[in-house]
Amino acid sequence: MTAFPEVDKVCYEGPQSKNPLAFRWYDENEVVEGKTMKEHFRFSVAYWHTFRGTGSDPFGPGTMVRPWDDGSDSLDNARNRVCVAFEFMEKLGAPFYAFHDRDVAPEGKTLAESNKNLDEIVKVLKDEQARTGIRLLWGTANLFGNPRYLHGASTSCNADAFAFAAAQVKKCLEVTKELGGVNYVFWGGREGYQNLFNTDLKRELDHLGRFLHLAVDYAKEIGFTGQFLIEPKPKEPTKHQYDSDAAACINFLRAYDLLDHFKLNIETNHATLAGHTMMHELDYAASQGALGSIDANTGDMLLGWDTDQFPTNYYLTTEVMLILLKYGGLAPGGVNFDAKVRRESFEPIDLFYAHVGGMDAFARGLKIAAAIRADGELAAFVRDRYRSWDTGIGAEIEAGKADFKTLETYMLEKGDIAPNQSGRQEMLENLINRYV
Ligand code: XUL
Ligand code: CO
Repeated sequence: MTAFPEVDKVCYEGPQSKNPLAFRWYDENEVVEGKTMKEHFRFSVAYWHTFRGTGSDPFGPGTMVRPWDDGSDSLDNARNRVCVAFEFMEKLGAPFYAFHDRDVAPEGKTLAESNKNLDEIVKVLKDEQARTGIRLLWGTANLFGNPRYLHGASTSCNADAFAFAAAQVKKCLEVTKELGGVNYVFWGGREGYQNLFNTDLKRELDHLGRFLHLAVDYAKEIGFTGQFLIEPKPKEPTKHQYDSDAAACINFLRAYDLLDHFKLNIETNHATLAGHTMMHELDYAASQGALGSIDANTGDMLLGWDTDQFPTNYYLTTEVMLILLKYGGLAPGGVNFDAKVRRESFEPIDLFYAHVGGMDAFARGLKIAAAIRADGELAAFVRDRYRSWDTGIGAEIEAGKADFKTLETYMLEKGDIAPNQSGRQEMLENLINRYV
């Protein structure tokens, strides 16, 4: 039985290809800056969107045609879905996938039953991983869907919600370890607030810090060595999410003494919801040694919500790859397509078109970024722009050899600063366009 009879294996055919089921740029074996494309990206398929997304929106029900899925919450349906997922990922050539506990296995009536369901499905996941060599990029627990989490999970006013969430993460850590997951993600689903009049913000933040420490402790106890990641997002579902952007997350991690244990999973549409570019969020996180992984997607600038579209814009992927190359890449993170096909793209084949386009856009972005770097003009400009820091007073300040008094003496003698030079923004934007 095949779920995708019209697709054999997506292959690299080169830039001239007009085959929408072939890669024009993503050649997994091509070496760029010393690594294969496969190693650069570590592409991952998001189980929730690709195998659980129905296409429903606030105005109407799901539209997706998924002939293999009987729509039920049965274990058999869940098992079958895993096989379809691995057929898809194998044909696509994605080396990784990511899931929430509740995507892969149905939630039971009790915690015990949910855990049992998960164990059943983990057996199938494990078999399929062994059969295909596809690996788990990260696991995560869904701490936002069930109504018990309506006030949040670890930041709920209800201590029992914290306890339930802890039990759920405990199990999900065990399962992620069992499947050889290389990371574990915390996205603060409902960890935030709608209204400060009813919220003890300080207490909630303390609880979030406590929760993450408990996770770190338990990982140590069971020998889970995957990288912990926090995924920033400023709003949706709550008005204010505590993990609002990279800077807020890093401040939180530092304040609660967690920075040694966590990095960030940066998502494009979350960056733009926060009023930042993806490039900013990546550069900021990496500058603090906290860039872990990427949730690749894109938002629609005309819509103010998290549309989770597949990335196709070379300019965006070029910006992303410039940062990744600058900081030496992502591993053990990867590029996870936290993206969904549009409600109108309801046929199974659309899942292939979407992922092929996203992988190709990243591969093209990598090649453009590598060409910009090889040429060296941009880097030389930036180096030159900061040359006043390489010698003289700049070097003394950086070396910690200057204080306010010596700086005053320096300026009194000199009279005024050396003339500023143009930032050349337009010229540099034109330079980037030479490569895109
Ligand atoms: C929500 C989101 C999540 C996380 C995993 O906006 O991005 O799917 O990636 O919980
Ligand atoms: Co995400």
